[in-house]
Order: sequence, then C-alpha cells, then structure tokens
Amino acid sequence: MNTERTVKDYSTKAIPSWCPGCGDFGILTALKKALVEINADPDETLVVSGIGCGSLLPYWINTYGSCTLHGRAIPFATGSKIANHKNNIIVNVGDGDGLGIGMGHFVHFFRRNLDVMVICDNNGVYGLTKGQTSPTAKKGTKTSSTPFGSIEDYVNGASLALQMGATFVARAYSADAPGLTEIMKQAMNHNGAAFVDILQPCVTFNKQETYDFYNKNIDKNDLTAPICSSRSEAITFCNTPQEKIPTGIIFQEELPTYEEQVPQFKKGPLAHQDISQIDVTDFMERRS
Ligand SMILES: Cc1ncc(C[n+]2csc(CCOP(=O)(O)OP(=O)(O)O)c2C)c(N)n1
Ligand code: SF4
Ligand SMILES: [Mg+2]
Repeated sequence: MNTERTVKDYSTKAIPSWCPGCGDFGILTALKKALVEINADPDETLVVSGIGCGSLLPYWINTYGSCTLHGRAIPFATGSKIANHKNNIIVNVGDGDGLGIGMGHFVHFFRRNLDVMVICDNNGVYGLTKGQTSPTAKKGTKTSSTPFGSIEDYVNGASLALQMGATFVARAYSADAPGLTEIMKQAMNHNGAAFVDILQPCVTFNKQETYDFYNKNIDKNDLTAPICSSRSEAITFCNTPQEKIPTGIIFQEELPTYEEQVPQFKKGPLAHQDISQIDVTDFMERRS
C-alpha cells in the first residue's frame, strides 16, 4: 500500500450532482482509491468520458479530464495516448455511450491494444435523458421507451471486448468497493487494453437491476487469478447464461501493446520530442 498519496489528492471541492444512492458514487470512490493504490500522479493521469450521468465523473476527480461528445471518448483518449503514451489514461463510458452510439469505436479500440483502461457504467438505461432502454438492457426490459418490454436482445460488453482482442476483461459491481477498487487497480497495472464492465444501479430509472437484485444475484469470484485461462474459454463463459451474474477478472493475457510497436515512440512521447528542426521538404516533394 502506497503512503505517498491519499484519496484527498484526487478529490475536488465540488460535490457530484448524481441522484442520492446512484451507483456512480461507488465508481468514483473506487477509482480514486485505485489511483492511490497505484500511486498515480494526478498530473500524468487523464480521465476521458462521453456524455451521460456517469460521464460527468471527470468533473469530480482531481486529474486531467475531458467530457467529450456522446460516444466519442475512445477516439479522444486514443489521440491523447498517441500524443503522450507515458500518461495513465482512463476512459469512462456509459452503456449507451460506449455500446450504443460509440460502439464502432469500442470494438476497434480493443484490437489495437493501447495501454488504456476502459470502464463502463452499466446501468441498463440512458440515465441522463430520463431512463430510456439502453443496449445492455435485457430482452423484455420495460422503460419509457419500451413500455411493453424491449424486443431486442442485449449487447454483452465483456464478450465483445474479448472477441475484439482486449487483453484484460473484468466485471465488477459498483457497491462492492473493495472488489471494484482491486479490479481497477489490476486493470491499470495491466500493460494493454483493459475493459471493466461495472454493474451500476440507476436508482431513479432502473427498477429491475436494483441494489437488492444485485446483492442477491452476484457471484463474486476470487481476484487472485482470472476465471478463464484462454480467450475462447472466456468468450464461451461470457456467452453462457449463468445462474448468477459472475464478477471478477474474466481473462488476462500479455501481448505487445500498440505503443511498443510504433518506432517513433522509442525516443519518448511525441509530445516531448523536439520537432522544430524537422525538414519535411523531401517528404512533400515525393508526395507532389
Ligand atoms: C450525438 C448525441 N446524441 C444524443 C445525445 C443525447 N444523450 C445524452 S446522454 C445520452 C445517453 C446516456 O446514456 P448512457 O451512456 O448509458 O449514460 P448514463 O446517463 O446512463 O450514465 C443521450 C442519448 C447527445 N448528447 N449527443
Ligand atoms: S438518473 Fe440514474 S444514473 Fe443518472 S444520476 Fe440518477 S441514479 Fe444515477
Ligand atoms: Mg447508462
């Protein structure tokens, strides 16, 4: 345990405007604790989100932060990582943000294996716009947009991330503070693209996946080792209906990251390289 920084170093004076009891509070607290555990320098940490209730998180954490456009957190974070690959970059998306409008970015992101952690505030609704059914809502979910129950089946973010090459995939519960903190810590320590699906009760609009529901239906796995030992086993595991919802580290493997394979990064982050003396005349002539 690091003693150099405390949660206070990542805290802001402003108080979150989430509804009392919202699962997003647990995510913010666990993220701060995980940053303490890895002793992350707030000046070298960037939290990027899109638009949504959970996506307001960068306002209330004392690191660099950006609330981008709805569904566009991942391309913004990718550009930031390319510009300075030494920074610790966290992407925080909602289920609508990451797996609805932003799904194209979500799937391509994982095949690149950039060393970035993506967390998804998975509440099964579009919270900010008053609780419409989101892509992760189970078939039959009743909300204002599907009053007779949704007809479509749901998107399984963990399975999708695995199929696209994510090298660390986990599922956590926002009310399990120690478990979520430990999973985030391991995801940030992992060298590669990590995805953490966070079951997050929306106390205002999701009347099915409540704290009571999750407290009864979660199967908490030990966090000392991944649940599955191969990618194919993990994909099958995620796609097989279980009696209870498993949380824990589903799969992890070490593969070369995108950053390690870009020759230009060997001299250090692009943002720190002196480009004042670069002569592009030859390059421009060859292109004309
Ligand atoms: C391009 C665009 N389309 C739609 C919206 C409206 N909008 C804002 S947030 C949101 C959904 C948020 O849901 P989710 O990502 O699940 O986050 P939550 O609020 O549940 O945390 C939508 C549709 C928008 N801001 N921009
Ligand atoms: S609407 Fe739901 S997700 Fe949004 S702040 Fe309220 S409880 Fe949280
Ligand atoms: Mg949502």
